Amino acid sequence: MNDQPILFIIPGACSLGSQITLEWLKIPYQVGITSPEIRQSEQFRKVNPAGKVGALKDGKVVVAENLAILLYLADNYASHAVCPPYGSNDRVLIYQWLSYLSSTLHPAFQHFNYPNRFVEDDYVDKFRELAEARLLVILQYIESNLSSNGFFLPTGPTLVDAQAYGLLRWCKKHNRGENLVDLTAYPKIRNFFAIMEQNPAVQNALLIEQQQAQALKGSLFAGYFEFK
Ligand SMILES: N[C@@H](CCC(=O)N[C@@H](CS)C(=O)NCC(=O)O)C(=O)O
Repeated sequence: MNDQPILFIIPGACSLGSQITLEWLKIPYQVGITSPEIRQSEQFRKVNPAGKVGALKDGKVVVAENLAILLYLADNYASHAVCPPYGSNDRVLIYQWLSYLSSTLHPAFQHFNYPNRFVEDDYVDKFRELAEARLLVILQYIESNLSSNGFFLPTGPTLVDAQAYGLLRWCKKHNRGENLVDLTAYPKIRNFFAIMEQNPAVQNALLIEQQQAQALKGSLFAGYFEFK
């Protein structure tokens, strides 16, 4: 492995937020696309013993958990444009929202999308119904708290928006192509999608996920990491 940060991902997964952030930071980085076999390998378990993405290797530093990766990037690379400075009130909002996304929104999607991981077959339909109701409450909370500029923070786009986009996109199309959420009642979330999808960093991150790196514009993406 060389010295460029390597972000390990699954296309369609929660790792997209860190990838958008790397794009915003304008630093060269590689992406390692992981399969189930790779995530179980000894090589990958040294990066994340839990066998999950996101996971980051940056020189000798390895970081797992999306929240930790985002804060690591903020501490080590971020211009204040994507993360307000330590000690500011807005930095506190970053902590709050990242925590909310990791501890509340992400698990709510897991319950909704994968009910059979949590309950036996007989209970799946009821569990899923309850999970959907809970997810809608969470979406309403986000809808009510998006700033008037369309982003999470009143100062403009930050790594919270990057992570939120990577998760909220599961409302539109889950990577298994099912379990869509009707967003008619959430105009601010729909607007959030629109402004994020116009952003070149988001477009680049999505292209890299889909292995269409030849179409990138203004990215310092340094190539796909090859597992050996
Ligand atoms: N708490 C972890 C959750 C990570 C997680 O659940 N990642 C999923 C993708 S969204 C994953 O790696 N799934 C693949 C697997 O379980 O094999 C975090 O926030 O980073």
